[in-house]
Amino acid sequence: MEARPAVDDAALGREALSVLEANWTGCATVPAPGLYPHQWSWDSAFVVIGLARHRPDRARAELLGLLQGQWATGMLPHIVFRTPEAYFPGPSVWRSQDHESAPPVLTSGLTAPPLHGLALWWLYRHTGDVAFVRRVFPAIAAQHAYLAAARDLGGGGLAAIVHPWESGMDDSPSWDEPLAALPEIRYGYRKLEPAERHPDSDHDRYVWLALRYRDAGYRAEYLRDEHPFAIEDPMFNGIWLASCLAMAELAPLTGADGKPHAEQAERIRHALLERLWDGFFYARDLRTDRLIKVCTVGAFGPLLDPGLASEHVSAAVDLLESARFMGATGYPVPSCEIRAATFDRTRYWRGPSWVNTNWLLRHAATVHALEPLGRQLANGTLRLVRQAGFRECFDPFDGSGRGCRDFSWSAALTLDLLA
Ligand code: 2M8
Repeated sequence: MEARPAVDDAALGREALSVLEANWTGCATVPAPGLYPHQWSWDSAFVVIGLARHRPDRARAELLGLLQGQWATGMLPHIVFRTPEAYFPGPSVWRSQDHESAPPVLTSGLTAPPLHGLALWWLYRHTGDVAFVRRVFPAIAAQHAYLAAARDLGGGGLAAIVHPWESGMDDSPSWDEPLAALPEIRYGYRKLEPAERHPDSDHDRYVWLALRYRDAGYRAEYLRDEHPFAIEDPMFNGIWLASCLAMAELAPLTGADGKPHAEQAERIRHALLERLWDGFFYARDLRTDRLIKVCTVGAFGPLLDPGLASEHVSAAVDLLESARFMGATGYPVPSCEIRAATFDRTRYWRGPSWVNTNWLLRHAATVHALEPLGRQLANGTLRLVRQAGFRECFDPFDGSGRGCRDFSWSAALTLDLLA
């Protein structure tokens, strides 16, 4: 395990700010130099949260930059292409410029976890900037309207993801089964990335799914009737619920009615229990209409809801603290339960710990007034970055760093955890 000289809080905060400075392109913060040279949607939301106290000007610019990529349908794309640097799949794969709803800036055609309502609320909480809320609120309301209108593919009140990339947890074991049900594809695409990432065969399927959706004109009807990958994910929907509640609180500042946002949150709350709960929360495969019985960190997304009933909170927290998750690892929170056959402490979303999911669970602990759990999550996460730096992810047992270095959300959320 790599050793770093001991750093105090002030020095760690300065390091975090300088990583974010270096990753700023003038209109967006890239997730990491080299590997991720564009603007990613939920990464930007985490950057907004982390910069809210320290650089509200930059937090505002970050969110506005991302919203330049919003489609006329309200869809907020998972990538806004910001630099001429290569990334696969880049603009030539998505061909957003050929779509009538796409903005002038080039984007992907998929979306990402809708954390932006919560990020706006966070920024408001730390700045009191009502004018900025008024400016951005309609765009986020449109994002939510898009999810409700175009992504409730199961008809039960949840938004479905139509690609593993939309979950933000690309190679999570939750997607193994639905991906295995797709035809075998051999494009032979290779990403320039560490070997610890996706199995190659799945990556070909990722590209195949994206091309099918693109060739169907990114149409909602195609997603509903034909697209072979459609999943209701508890983390994506837990985040959406939290953003709906944030919008309900912000609405009166803009002269809008908060009620529709609160009602949307209520619909998601009911649907999560109705459709994804079976002792714990699981993802539902809409193409088989079955729960995918793999427990990943995604299972804890619904904990972001302050209205989650106490029996469900207790069951989720017991699982989180058990030897299946952080009860057995030295650090919070493995991305997959460690007893699963698919658990792999070295591979990306199949085992390693991530600062963003740790932060989300820490926020959930705060929401439910679970102070000791919140402290454990915050301190464990700070221990990871103190020891290994702002890495993309970490081995949950020994805390060593994995993936790329100088990773923006690891730096940004460290700033928030230090506050
Ligand atoms: C990872 O996803 C991208 C595709 O969007 C990739 O694998 O190249 C994920 O960790 C995702 O959550 C994150 O937003 C993105 C950029 O950090 O990287």
